Amino acid sequence: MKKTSVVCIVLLAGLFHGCAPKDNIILHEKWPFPVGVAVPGARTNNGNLSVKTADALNTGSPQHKLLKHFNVLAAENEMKPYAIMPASIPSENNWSSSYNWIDADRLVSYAQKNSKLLRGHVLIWHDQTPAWFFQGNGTLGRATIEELYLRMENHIKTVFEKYGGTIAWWDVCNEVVDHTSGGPRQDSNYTRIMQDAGKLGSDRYEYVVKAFEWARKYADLNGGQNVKLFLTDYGIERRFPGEARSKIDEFEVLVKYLVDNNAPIDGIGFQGHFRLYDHTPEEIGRGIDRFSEVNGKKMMIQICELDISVYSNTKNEANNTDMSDDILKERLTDLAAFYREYFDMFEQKYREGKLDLVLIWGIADGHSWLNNHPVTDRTDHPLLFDRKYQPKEAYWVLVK
Ligand code: 9MR
Repeated sequence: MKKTSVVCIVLLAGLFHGCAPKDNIILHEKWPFPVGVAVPGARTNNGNLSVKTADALNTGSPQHKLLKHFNVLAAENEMKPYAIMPASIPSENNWSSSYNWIDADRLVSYAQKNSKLLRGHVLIWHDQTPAWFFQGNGTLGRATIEELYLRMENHIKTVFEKYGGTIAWWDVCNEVVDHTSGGPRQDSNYTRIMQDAGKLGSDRYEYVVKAFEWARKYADLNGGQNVKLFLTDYGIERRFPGEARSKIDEFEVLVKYLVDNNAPIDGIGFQGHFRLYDHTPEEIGRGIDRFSEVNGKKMMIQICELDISVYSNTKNEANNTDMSDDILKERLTDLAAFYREYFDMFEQKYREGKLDLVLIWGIADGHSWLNNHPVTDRTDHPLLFDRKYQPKEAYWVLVK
């Protein structure tokens, strides 16, 4: 039967009962790999920890009802360095007691009570990390490489002493590579401090090797021998049209360097922030093939932040803030078809042993980061549930 017919039957069945069809079919049960979701917490966004957002962990909240569809949870913001680190540098022996675990702990205990696995996001990232972490006695008031390494090790140790093996997968380093220059990420203090230290060759990625070594060491010391360690980024799945040297080329240099230097990396996370019509499942599938084995080492691929914007660069909509109802209607149907094609491809890669998890970056459209990116205050519709927390066509095609 055609996909559209199935969707129609489900919708008609709902109308016949005089109500919109309910999302009674559990999404993750329909797929052989775990399907996760990023949970918006009680506090979030851009360093302002006092901002309240829709709290999905609150029983009775409309988002909470949708968590049943996912068997893996990640904190959208609450495990990032800025969310757990103190406002100023802790004294040498005081790291763990100065951290704030309240929000991260809520997610962990919710997951444990509800038999969900956890994905940890993120240990080392240039963004959403307090300023003090990068400040010190080096060039222009930046930390020296020794200061930086001590802090990285302390942070990683602190997190694993706290969570040990409770969190199944960790994003150890995120967004190391630049999206335009074909080198290390230019707006990153990690890059600047490596440059200050004269590490300009392949050793520009030395800190990444160290981060993986510390993550493995402290995971193992704290009962987390089964914790899997990931390197994550966006735009590493395919070559951008017309580009001579792409982000993927530099990303490959990085991964080869990690493998050649025996970094204990288990896999690569493709963030998966896609746009309708701009990325095709075939291209992404080729990207998965490309990185599932690097220099003879097997890498597990995870799609760790999936969402699909309905604004398309191919259709010159990069700066648009809205679309007509007619176009939107058409887009939501196309979005559903895209989601299905992606999931079918993910299933194929899962069966080939190359992919073992897909996680969607948010529960319902109204709370997606894409409503403010790349344009502030635009209405996007990238997820499986709409602004009223109702299932979209994209949900129906994934559970049929
Ligand atoms: O979804 C997150 C949003 O709430 C934060 O404001 C933002 C801050 O940069 O981070 C978003 O999540 C990002 C993730 O941590 C890393 N990959 C890109 C995601 C979207 O920006």
